[in-house]
Amino acid sequence: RPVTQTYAITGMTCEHCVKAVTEELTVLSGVEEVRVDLAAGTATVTSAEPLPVERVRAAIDEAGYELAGGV
Ligand code: 9UX
Repeated sequence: RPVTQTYAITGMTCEHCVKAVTEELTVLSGVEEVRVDLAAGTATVTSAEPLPVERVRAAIDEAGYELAGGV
C-alpha cells in the first residue's frame, strides 16, 4: 500500500519554489501525491513504494534546492 514520507528541504522562499519542487517530485515514478509546505520547509510525498532517497535528492537538486534530510 502507499507510503508517505516527509522531507526537509532548504532554500525554498516563495510560491515559485513550491511549484518547482512540487513538479519535480510529482514526475518521479510511483509518486501519487506531493504536498509542499513553504513555512515548514518540507515536502510530504505519497508513493506506491518507498522512494530511494537518492531519487528524491536528485529531484530536489533538479528544482534548484537541497534535501536537508528526512523528517
Ligand atoms: Mo523562490 Mo524566486 O526561491 O528565485 S524566491 S523562485
